[in-house]
Amino acid sequence: MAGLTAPSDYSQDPPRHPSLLINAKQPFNAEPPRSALVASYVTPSHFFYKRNHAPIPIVQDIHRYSVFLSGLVECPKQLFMKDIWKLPKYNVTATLQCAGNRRTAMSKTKVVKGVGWDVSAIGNAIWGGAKLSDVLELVGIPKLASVTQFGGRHVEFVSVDKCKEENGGPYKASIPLSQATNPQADVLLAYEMNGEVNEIDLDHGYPLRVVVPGVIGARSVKWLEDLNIIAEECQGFFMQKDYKMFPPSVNWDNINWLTRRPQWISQFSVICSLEDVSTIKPGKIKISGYAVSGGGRGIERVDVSVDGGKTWMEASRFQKSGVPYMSEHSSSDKWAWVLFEVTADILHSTEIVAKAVDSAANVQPEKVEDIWNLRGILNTSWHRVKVQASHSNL
Ligand SMILES: Nc1nc2c(c(=O)[nH]1)N[C@H]1C(S)=C(S)[C@@H](COP(=O)(O)O)O[C@H]1N2
Ligand SMILES: [Mo]
Repeated sequence: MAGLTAPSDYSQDPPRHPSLLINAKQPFNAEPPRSALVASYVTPSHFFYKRNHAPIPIVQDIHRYSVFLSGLVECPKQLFMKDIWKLPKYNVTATLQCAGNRRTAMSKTKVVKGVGWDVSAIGNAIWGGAKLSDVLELVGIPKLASVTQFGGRHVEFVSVDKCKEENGGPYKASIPLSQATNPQADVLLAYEMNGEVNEIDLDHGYPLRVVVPGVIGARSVKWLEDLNIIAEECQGFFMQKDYKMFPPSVNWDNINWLTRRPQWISQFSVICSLEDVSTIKPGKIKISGYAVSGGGRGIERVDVSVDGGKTWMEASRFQKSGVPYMSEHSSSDKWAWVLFEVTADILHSTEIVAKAVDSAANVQPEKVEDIWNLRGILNTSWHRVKVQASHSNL
């Protein structure tokens, strides 16, 4: 068919970096240690979190691999890699984050369902590929179209992996056509990650994946097989029965999935230079981490407290070295996280807290209890770490 095969066991999964913290072995779900995450603005692919629902699909012959673009369009088309390589290539620096990032901490309030993650189900990469808006033009869908002449309003991305949540069917998701045809939305069919020529790691979607900047990672379908132009949004499990946020009162007995929209992303700031409980030598302590918002919004401010939230100081923010970070400025990568850093004198055991403000003036909620939800997604609450000051040699 399109040249992608989906193994039914894990024996062909690729080797992975030994420092990754494994949350589930099969399917493979892992995140890097906190310190590795903030060691660089661009996350090396071996440290980029891996979020899978099935064994990794394999391509036998890259030249025979193709994506089928069909549905509510006049002339469906089979696209080979050479057709996609021919289109203008864009490099987009974009952060992907799983909606389940920081789920483990949410589970401590009251148990939630889903793979546990610490704070590193996130990474920032330079994705190289064709814009989806250019690809759609190949079948006659113009830029900025929000509906096709046959009533298509959504673009569905379908893979081949055999997910148990889909009863053995493939992973799939969709975005509105208006987003897909908007060149400014930077939606990519990516065949490169971090500048390796025509290469994307097997774990991250080789040979072709979708990258939808500014929204939860779940929409960025890996190992793309089909692009369907459809009238209603994708009805797959991962769109309709997962990755939606409910209020704290909803439980597994009274849940009605239809009452909520598929979830977007909202802002996070996380301290990565310290674990949840760390022992420190009293004195100057560097506190660093990442802050990210959704929808391309910038980070206006990151506030850090070293007294549990009574008083705050502003951290410095940066993306590229030597370029001062300015939210919503043309010199900033709008889809990418912002790293922050501040040095504080810490003499006693205390709690360190971080919270960010984005360019739409959104502030993170203080308490995880207030945003608890049964699927354990979008734990955007203030990030807190406890430090124990110890004068003895560490
Ligand atoms: N085909 C396919 N695409 C997928 C997934 C998957 O399991 N299969 N997982 C999704 C989820 S939930 C996330 S958060 C991101 C993770 O991308 P990464 O593993 O490259 O970090 O991919 C998304 N795309
Ligand atoms: Mo995810």
